[in-house]
Amino acid sequence: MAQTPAAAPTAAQLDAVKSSVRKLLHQPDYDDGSAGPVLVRLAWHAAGTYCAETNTGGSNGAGMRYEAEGGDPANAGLQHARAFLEPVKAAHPWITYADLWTLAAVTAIEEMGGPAIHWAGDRTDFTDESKVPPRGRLPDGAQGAEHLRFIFYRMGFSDQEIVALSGAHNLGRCHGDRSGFEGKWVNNPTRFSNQYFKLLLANDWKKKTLESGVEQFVFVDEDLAAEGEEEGGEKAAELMMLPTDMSLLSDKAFRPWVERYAQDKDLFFEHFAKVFAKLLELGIKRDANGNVVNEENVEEGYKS
Ligand code: CCH
Repeated sequence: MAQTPAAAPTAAQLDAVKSSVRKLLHQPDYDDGSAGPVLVRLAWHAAGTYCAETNTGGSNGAGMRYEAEGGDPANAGLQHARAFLEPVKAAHPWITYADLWTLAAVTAIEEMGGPAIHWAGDRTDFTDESKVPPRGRLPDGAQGAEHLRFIFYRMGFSDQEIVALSGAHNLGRCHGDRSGFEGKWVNNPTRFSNQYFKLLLANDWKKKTLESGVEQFVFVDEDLAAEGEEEGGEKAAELMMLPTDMSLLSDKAFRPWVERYAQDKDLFFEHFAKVFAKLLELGIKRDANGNVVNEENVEEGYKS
């Protein structure tokens, strides 16, 4: 049964949501003190299921609320991101989850010092599991360049865009109980920058096999290790890279972009803003006024 669509939100309503998101970012007891990184990963995993050929998946629908998608091992840990946003949804019930998750990510990136990213709303929420994309569409960090191309070409991204998107690993960390990998890519993982690319190039990354058998690459910052020992800990000095991150260095077409982004933060910010906006729009058809025209879900959206 079609419901009467609600009116399109005003700029003031959207600003109010963004303001609520900004307020929840500071989470002293969570990870590195910020909800920002996991919110960025939530939006990326919501959108990164897109398949251009079948025009399925993507950030429309917020399918991760359902077990079929939310319970995918690739999405382990993202329940924390969704839980952080529940009070925002409760305070602004007019916004769809699909819009909230994507808006939260661009708000968090900007608040963490990253670029302003174009965002458009009007996404709708699925009302059952039937349109949830199949599992297995998200990348596997244990693999290499060929796998990255297989995954990201499916969404319609180029080699340059793959490298720019990978720069999101300036943020956050890996959790052994979520992905099996452990640690953070940069020393300040709640500040958006091009540090990830600089570290990739500058350091001598060594393969390390974790107790679980998972292989990743690590670098021990000796200066930080010395400081850490004084403070009774040494873990803080160890930074990590996934095998997929390392493939950006070894692949002939990816590497020149790693070098350019390491040298030119403004270029990285410009390209990241563009490609992240593209990611969030995958599978979303809009009319000339910017309203979504994905007819199958329109009954749950708002209409202007
Ligand atoms: Fe990522 N990412 N990501 N990633 N990712 C992980 C964490 C984050 C891969 C694997 C992993 C992107 C691309 C890739 C973030 C944003 C993006 C983790 C650790 C793995 C594994 C998860 C855990 O244990 O909690 C692979 C493979 C790819 C292939 O390209 C892209 C694209 C983006 C966004 C544009 C962010 C942010 C995190 C940190 C999450 C957190 O909880 O701190």
